[in-house]
Amino acid sequence: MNTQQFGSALKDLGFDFYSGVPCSFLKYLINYAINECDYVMAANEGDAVATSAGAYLAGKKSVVLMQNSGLTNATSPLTSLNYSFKLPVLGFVSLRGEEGLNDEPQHELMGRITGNMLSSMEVEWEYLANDLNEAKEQLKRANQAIENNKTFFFVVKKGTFDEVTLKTQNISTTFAKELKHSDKEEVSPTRTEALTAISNWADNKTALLATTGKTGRELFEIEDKPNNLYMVGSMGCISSMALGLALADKSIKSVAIDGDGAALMRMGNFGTNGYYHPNNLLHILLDNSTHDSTGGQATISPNIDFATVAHATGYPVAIKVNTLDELKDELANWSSNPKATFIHLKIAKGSPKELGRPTIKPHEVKERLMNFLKN
Ligand SMILES: Cc1ncc(C[n+]2csc(CCOP(=O)(O)OP(=O)(O)O)c2C)c(N)n1
Repeated sequence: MNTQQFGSALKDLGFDFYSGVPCSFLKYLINYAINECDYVMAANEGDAVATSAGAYLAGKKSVVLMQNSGLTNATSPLTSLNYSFKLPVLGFVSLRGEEGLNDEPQHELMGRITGNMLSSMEVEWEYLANDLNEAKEQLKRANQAIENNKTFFFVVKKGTFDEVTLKTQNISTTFAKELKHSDKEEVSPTRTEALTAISNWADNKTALLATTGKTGRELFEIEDKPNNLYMVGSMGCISSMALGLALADKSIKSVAIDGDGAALMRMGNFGTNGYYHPNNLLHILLDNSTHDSTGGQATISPNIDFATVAHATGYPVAIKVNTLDELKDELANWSSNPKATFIHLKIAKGSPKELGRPTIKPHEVKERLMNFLKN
């Protein structure tokens, strides 16, 4: 079908924010998205889903594009972020390994189970038609699902889209990068102290997105506010989500509060965050060197200089702070001179003994945050 016209039909329905990882079956739709819309080059498909979900928080109808081999990577956010928070995205997944195609061996099994996988994840889906008029009818159904807060996927067979030439992509690199390591002694405050400082600092133009596990639970206990989001599941996705929000709404300060285990799980997103580096993105890593939420098992974080990694992956500002006062100073600095920034703070292991869980449901948190962002 005519890709340009299909893309325009998507745009007419309000879909103009894309993120994904390329597949040759989808290349012309991707070329269209890069040429004509906002397209975030994600490091992997799960990050693409999280970034699109973040953009949706700011009211953008968003699209993810992926090869079916990448559906596996996207499974964690599709099942625990989009599903739990009722955060819909429109997906296009290729059908590599379709029966009879004689495709590469690595696509054989995925080709057979792509539809079943989507159904198992309770994602509504259809094979995308070759005919534009038919496809436009399908888009209406997909749009209906999205408007009912349900993710919808199209499974795309080989040769569905006609050619769109990719315009030159200007890949810019970040210059004038700043890397700072505190020379003070490492104090390792508690997470409660660090989160209290962050929560007290956050004004009513700031969204605090807290990573899964005890970080979200503690933030909820410290102060439950409409500009907070407590991630459940989707481990490692918080900064990709914050990126989507920051790109989609420049008027909001989008703050990801990450954990070391989570950050390590999807570290490719450091590169994407660094590449796009919107001024309104702040990525704070509270590093207790453990998987605290699952019993305090060690992570490999003591071996990693996260600020240097963030610097090397393109964050304009990357800082290692060692005390609570330094954290507060850097938060204040960012408020007065916002640039995409990464802050690393070592914190103590452990949480308050009687730690509850958010009593508000994930989808209520989302609805509340979206209302907050609208006003
Ligand atoms: C994909 C995935 N694997 C494992 C888990 C189980 N899990 C939940 S929280 C957590 C630890 C996260 O560690 P970190 O980000 O350092 O935060 P902390 O628990 O220390 O606060 C793990 C392993 C999960 N939720 N998702």
